[in-house]
Amino acid sequence: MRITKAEVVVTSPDRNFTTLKLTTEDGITGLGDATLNGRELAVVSYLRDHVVPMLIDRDAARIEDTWQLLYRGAYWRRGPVTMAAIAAVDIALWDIKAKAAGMPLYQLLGGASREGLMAYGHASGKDLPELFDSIREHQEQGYRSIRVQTGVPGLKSIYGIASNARLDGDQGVRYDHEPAQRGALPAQEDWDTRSYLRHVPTVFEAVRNEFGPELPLLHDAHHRMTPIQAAQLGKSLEPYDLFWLEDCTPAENPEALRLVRQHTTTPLAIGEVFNSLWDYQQIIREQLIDYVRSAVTHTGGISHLRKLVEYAAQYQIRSGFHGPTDISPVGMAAQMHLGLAIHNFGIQEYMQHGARTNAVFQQSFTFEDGLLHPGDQPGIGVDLDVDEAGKYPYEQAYLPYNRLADGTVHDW
Ligand code: KDG
Ligand code: MG
Repeated sequence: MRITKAEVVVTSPDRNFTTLKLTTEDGITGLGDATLNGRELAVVSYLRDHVVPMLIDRDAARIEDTWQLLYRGAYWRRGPVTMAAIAAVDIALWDIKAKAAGMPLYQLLGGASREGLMAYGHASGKDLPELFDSIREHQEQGYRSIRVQTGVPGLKSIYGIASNARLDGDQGVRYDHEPAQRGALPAQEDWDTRSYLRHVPTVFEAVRNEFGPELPLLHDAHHRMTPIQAAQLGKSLEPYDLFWLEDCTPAENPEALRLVRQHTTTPLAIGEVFNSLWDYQQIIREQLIDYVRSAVTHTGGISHLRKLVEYAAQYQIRSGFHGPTDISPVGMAAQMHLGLAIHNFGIQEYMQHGARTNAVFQQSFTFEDGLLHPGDQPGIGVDLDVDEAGKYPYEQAYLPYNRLADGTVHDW
């Protein structure tokens, strides 16, 4: 089963996506997601200039060997660009293998361990009435677990509350639809940790009073606190029984989580900007987290993410794969197959893609009664309509960044 063609497709229906499409000599195709929000073209070059020439004529069945060749053979290790490129190849090869076997991928990974994947959506509002409406809207759409983000008094714009909320066809108002804003330069947002720390517990108290104790609630702190501030927040949120507090400290300092852990029993999730098992080694071994936040797209694909979650399982740590709209439907479907098969699945983030994206990427996964299912088509169950993709050329887009009141750049 030789690979005869490897194409890198860039499309921008609602936002930019990078997809690798592999074709074998028998005409089987496989898709892989290589989207790296705000740095898409770096991965395109990595793939086109360095990886594609190595793929032509290789045996598509040798997934692990190809992974090791691309990883060890490059000599230079890890990093988001490298790991997204390897992920795309790996996902596409698993897609091909499952299609060749005539099975949905989760069957090759061991079969279903559950009926469906509990998903959480992103509720947000600049104030409480807007937030409550957004939570209700998510419940109406079927979500049974909800991430809660709000504006902070005094701050004009803040992560998770879209300044670009807009009506999207029949899908209502979409928040945080495209965190990477199109344009020549990144947008600036403002930040003040003390205001945030004062405000957030009042929001969760109001949400619990309104929606009761059962609804699983999540919150993303997006790497903006010092260890002691994160400890303070975790402690102040304990009465509201969070499902998790995400990315409470910057990703570069795993030891920070030791301090946070000493002070709070609020469950911790981290890892959307990690890109390998080795980034997690210490925090898993020391049991400093409860959920692994990696996406299949940014962590070397199914082969590597599977090793990571199996290692995490030894410590009762569960999956919470990253699933914002910058993971394409290909990446989402791939991680749904893995999530269905593993024993230590926790939760799946699921922000729904817009209508244009769904027309480019035809999907067979379903979302019913709060549960995702990857579907039973052979492979990962996503097709790319190349003609439709061609209607939406790449557009420059950057993630925003933060400055403090005195002008200092701060983690976003
Ligand atoms: O590209 C950055 C986004 O994926 C990120 O900001 C979304 O933090 C995020 C989340 O938890 O979905
Ligand atoms: Mg996050």
